[in-house]
Amino acid sequence: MTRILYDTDLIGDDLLTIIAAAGLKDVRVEGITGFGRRIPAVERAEIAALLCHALGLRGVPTAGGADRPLLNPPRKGCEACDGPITSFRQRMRERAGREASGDILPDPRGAVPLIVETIRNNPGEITLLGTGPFTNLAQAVLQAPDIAEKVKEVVIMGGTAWTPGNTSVVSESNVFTDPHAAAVLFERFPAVTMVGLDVTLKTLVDESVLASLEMKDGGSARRLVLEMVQGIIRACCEVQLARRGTRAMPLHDPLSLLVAWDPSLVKLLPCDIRVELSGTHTCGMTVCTALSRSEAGARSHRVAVEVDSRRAVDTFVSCLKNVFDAVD
Ligand SMILES: [Ca+2]
Repeated sequence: MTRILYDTDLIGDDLLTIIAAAGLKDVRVEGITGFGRRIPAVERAEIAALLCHALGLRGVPTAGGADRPLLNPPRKGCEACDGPITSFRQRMRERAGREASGDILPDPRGAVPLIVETIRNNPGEITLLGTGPFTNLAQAVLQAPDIAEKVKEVVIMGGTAWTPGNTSVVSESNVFTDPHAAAVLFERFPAVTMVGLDVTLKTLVDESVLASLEMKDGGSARRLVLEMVQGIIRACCEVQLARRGTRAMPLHDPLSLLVAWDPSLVKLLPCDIRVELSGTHTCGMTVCTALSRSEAGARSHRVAVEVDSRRAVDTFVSCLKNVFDAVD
């Protein structure tokens, strides 16, 4: 069983990651903590709670965390997916009002206490999955340094080793948004698995996947989830067409979940990872230095350098099918 505590900015493919987790065998989501931009973190956490409710994931605490980076000014980031997400929230709120269920509100503790308590209460058991700026995770490990050794492992979508950046020439978006938090993450946690642009940009889905995601019965909460999935994938494909000339969506965040579940999907290279914090043109660069066999210990960072993208995409699609084929 892979027990995942998920820290996320809850934008487009983050929500697809939660849905994929619901369709993965032997994965349990222990909590979801949010980073906010445009929509505040606590509201993003409410969206996660509504999504868990719609998916039948009961008892998953969700909590809002930071709304801005540790030191840098906030960045807006891509907002193409906010339309389908806010529409889902509105329609789920209407349903939730009718159902009057108690577990669709964010956890009042907030993100950092939820992260710290979950790890301390389950030493050696929790996989931390991070797919947003790493502000909440950095604050958690700065406030409670013992969690660095109590966590089972840390897997992130973020950074890039030998592929150009997607936000600056050398920097990936999550690291670029809060480079100081990313630096804390790599300094304080002894073994981070970095699933970055080197592999996520090779793992693509296009809109043809939507044809295989249909539901027989109508009117259910899960149908609202399906409509959000369709909206997110279409919006992301549009953005990629404009940005990269290819109408296909990289599975940035879902791939990190799949690697946490099955590391054999990627080839992992032991590396020393530092985050550039002062370069005029290189701030937010993840500087990865491959370690030799003698230098690499069991507790060293690892960078995903190759991916079985066909198997990753097939696994992702079959997760979604599992969710939407399930009887509601
Ligand atoms: Ca994300």
